Amino acid sequence: MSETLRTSASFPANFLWGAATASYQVEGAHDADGKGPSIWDMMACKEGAISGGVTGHIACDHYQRIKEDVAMMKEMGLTAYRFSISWARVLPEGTGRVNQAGLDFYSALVDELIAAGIEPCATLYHWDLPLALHHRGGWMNREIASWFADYATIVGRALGDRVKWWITLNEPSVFIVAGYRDGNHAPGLKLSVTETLRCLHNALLAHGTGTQALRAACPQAVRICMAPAGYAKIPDTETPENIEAARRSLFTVAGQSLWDVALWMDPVFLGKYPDEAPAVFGAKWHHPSAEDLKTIHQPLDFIGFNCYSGIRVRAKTAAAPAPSDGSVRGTSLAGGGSAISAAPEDLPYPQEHPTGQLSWLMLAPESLYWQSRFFHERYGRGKLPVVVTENGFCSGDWVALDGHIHDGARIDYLHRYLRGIKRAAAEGIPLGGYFYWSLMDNFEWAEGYRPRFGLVHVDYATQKRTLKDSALWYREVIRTCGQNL
Ligand code: IFM
Repeated sequence: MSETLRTSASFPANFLWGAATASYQVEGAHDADGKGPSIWDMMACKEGAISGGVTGHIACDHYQRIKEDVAMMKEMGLTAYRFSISWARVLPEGTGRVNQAGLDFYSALVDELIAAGIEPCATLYHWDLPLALHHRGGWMNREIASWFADYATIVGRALGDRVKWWITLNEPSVFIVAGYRDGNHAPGLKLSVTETLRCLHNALLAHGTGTQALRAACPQAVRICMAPAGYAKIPDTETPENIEAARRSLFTVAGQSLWDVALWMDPVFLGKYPDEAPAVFGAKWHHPSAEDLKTIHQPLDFIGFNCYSGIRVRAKTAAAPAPSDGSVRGTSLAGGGSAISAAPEDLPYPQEHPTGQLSWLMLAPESLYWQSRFFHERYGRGKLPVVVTENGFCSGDWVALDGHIHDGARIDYLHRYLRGIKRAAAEGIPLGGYFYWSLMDNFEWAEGYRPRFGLVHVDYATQKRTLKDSALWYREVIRTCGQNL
């Protein structure tokens, strides 16, 4: 693996060094204090849906342990914590009646974080839709845009005096495609592409209305974005042709898989779906109105993205003749368009290429650099800071005889990936923060508890938390603001 890293520049002094979790994955207390059921409560009870037949009923019992868990974050030196709010804890039926106990829980968490000097970053939706809303059509129903706005207003009013960093939706492509088309995530539906496109559009509309509602409800200036998911596209070697090929591979809607990031990010950041989408989807395309696109296209304050891995790309065809002014196009940070002919070819990894416990997590350290750079070029308007809202590694960690967790592979993964962000900083890309996924081992959706992503080991039988070696290593990165990378 070639590493041409320039590590001279520093991370900004106010860079958020964080870790992330999500409500259903850590909280437990699935029916405590007036919480309503969510689609994941339903999915977890469905036979065969979750590996090992486990549920998130207890998970990490975070709901009962916020003092202990925030103290642990402080011990780790974190300067930020990204958590999600369970919509059904706040609004048990999804709309209407507010469950004050639910809001109080998040308010207490925020107070605890602030007292510990840790910046709270709240996600409004990390996949646990109130079941009552599913019965009203969930993401298939366009009305969800106004249900979500009402929910955002309630949460913004309750927490917006203290929470400055907000994320509307976590990985909309995953909860829509895996939940509504592939059926392996909640609510477990297998809809057509036409119907799934409708869900996609409704999710983006909700991002827009939710953003408007949050801004109106929070009594201070807040920073809002969403957290899209996707593989990075990495030029196989850093020639102008390969760089342009990787850029095109990243931003082109190549088929009807619905995973292409531009389908999810272009409307949000550029106010339009990718130009090729109507041709790619043909009669299945939904032809959004200009008014909808305006709602989706809200001013945002940073570019958030979740990225764990990347795919190498090379240019299939030869370069076009050099421009007559002698410049090299297709490689500039400000650019995006290019005269270089670079039909992309995604390259497969050899079978033996290193992965995490989950096979989709191929080691690809340059991912964070290229994702930051390409998103900055296309969406950043030269100024929006990039925030890595999730990145992490899962391994089969265990407590060694000496009582420690020696997760060397995670340290190496983290070290390599963070050097990629450091390179982005060195090249002048504005950076806002990094959130490791996850603070602690937790319920990994359909995969159950087997994959361990945490910096902190959780013994699910006793709920004992133990800082892994990686947590101690990350603490040193934070302490030196990345100087030791
Ligand atoms: O656990 C998930 C998280 O909920 C969303 N992003 C990816 C993580 C690892 O699969």
